[in-house]
Amino acid sequence: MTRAEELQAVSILVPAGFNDHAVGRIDRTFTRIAIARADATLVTDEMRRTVRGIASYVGIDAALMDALPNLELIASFGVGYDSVDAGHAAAKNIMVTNTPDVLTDEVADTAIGLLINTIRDLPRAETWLRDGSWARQGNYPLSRLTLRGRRVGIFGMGRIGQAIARRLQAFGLPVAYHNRRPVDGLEYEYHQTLKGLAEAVDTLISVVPGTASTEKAVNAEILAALGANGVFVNIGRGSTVDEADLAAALANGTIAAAGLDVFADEPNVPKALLDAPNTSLLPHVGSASEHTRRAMADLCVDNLVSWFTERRPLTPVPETADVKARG
Ligand code: A2R
Repeated sequence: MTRAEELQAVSILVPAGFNDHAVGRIDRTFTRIAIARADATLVTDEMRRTVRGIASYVGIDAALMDALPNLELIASFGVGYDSVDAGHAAAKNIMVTNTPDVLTDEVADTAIGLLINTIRDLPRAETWLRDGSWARQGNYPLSRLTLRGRRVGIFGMGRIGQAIARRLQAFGLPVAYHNRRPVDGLEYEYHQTLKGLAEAVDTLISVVPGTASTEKAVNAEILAALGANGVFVNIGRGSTVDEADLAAALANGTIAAAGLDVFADEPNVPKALLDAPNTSLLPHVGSASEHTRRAMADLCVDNLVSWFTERRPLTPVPETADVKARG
């Protein structure tokens, strides 16, 4: 068999609604098996026998892994892989890969756009123009908030956090951050606790992964520390915020405004956040350009190709770094 024929014989399970470019490449390289949802109860005997890889946007749980005894690799689409049970995968010697780096600049750009939308109220100003209010009633009211003079704290100074920080430096704004450890060689002010960071800044951008240790980390106490001129932006994961605490802080003036691209239970957005006059909300579009999604699709499929030809992943997640190829 040629290498191309060998790859063609490998079955890849693809839960519905996957990226078109990735689907095209998988179809040209492997045998794709479509499944309506990533759900163990939908696994057929044929899937059980043949599936060696999964390519997915959506979460993959332990039950689905257990239902596929020949599964070697889960190629997850996106940098955040909180919906894939990577600990279980590692225990079962299943490799998990994600798509870091190729989306970093796009997400950082979106974060800056969301920050400015939130502070300068630009989406509502555009509505004012489009609905005829400008012509009928005159100029849009001056924005209550400004980016000028702000101090920005980044919760999660990783790849995307650093790309956001570089952009903010160009805006002339001081940047500080909180991670579990300081980043070597980085000169921004480091805070050992999230609360310490929130106390030191008036603008907090969250870009940490969704994990047990970040769950609802941004809560009433952190928002109170940010203060009445405070602006909170979340471009990481909705699970890192206590949304009830955030809605209350926005309603009672504990903070001034929030810009959110991610939510705890997407696509459901709490009514209190939708109705709040001081929120700017986006439907999880951080990396969602054709350009960047294509690059993510390529990295996702390149991981499959590398694994099934060279027996090594390109971008393994840390939990499965020690997983070895079978055979
Ligand atoms: O804590 P560290 O030193 O491992 O730093 C990481 C930080 N981080 C945390 N900081 C404070 N408390 C935690 N419990 C905690 N857990 C993680 O978040 C690191 O600096 C940063 C994550 O950076 P990267 O792994 O480079 O991820 P990247 O590409 O910047 O994406 C961040 C997240 C994704 O996981 C998606 O959820 C979202 O942005 O798109």
